[in-house]
Amino acid sequence: MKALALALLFVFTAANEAKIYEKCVLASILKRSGMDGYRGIKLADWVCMAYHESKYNSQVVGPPNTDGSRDYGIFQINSRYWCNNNQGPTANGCNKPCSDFTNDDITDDIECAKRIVRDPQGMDAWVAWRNHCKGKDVSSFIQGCRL
Ligand SMILES: [Ca+2]
Repeated sequence: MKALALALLFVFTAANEAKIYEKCVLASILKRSGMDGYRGIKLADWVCMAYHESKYNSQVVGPPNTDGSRDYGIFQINSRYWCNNNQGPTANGCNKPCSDFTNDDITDDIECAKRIVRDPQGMDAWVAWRNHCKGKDVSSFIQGCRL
């Protein structure tokens, strides 16, 4: 009984461990998903955005924004506009519960990010991208990656 409890505890702990994507692994997944050049956005800009939004952590939930919304996952997708966290008004543009953006499968996060940049503001939707990546040399974010 005790062993079972310990085993369950271990499984529970392991399942909750943050998944931090390695730079080149993320770059490779993004490239395979057609993100390189999507809407004219370079692969390195996507990776730079993910770094500055989440430090490549697919499970991170940001602190509340001034409007009470929160940001979810590797791309810090916002609950006011893009997903539903059942904690206030949402346009739910990606038609997903926000919890879908805090697991280790980032396929749906990528689909939602594509939806986000189809809006007129494009990558400017991400404040961290605007502040840290926009107009800068971001080549280091895919440097050394075999893509
Ligand atoms: Ca996901």
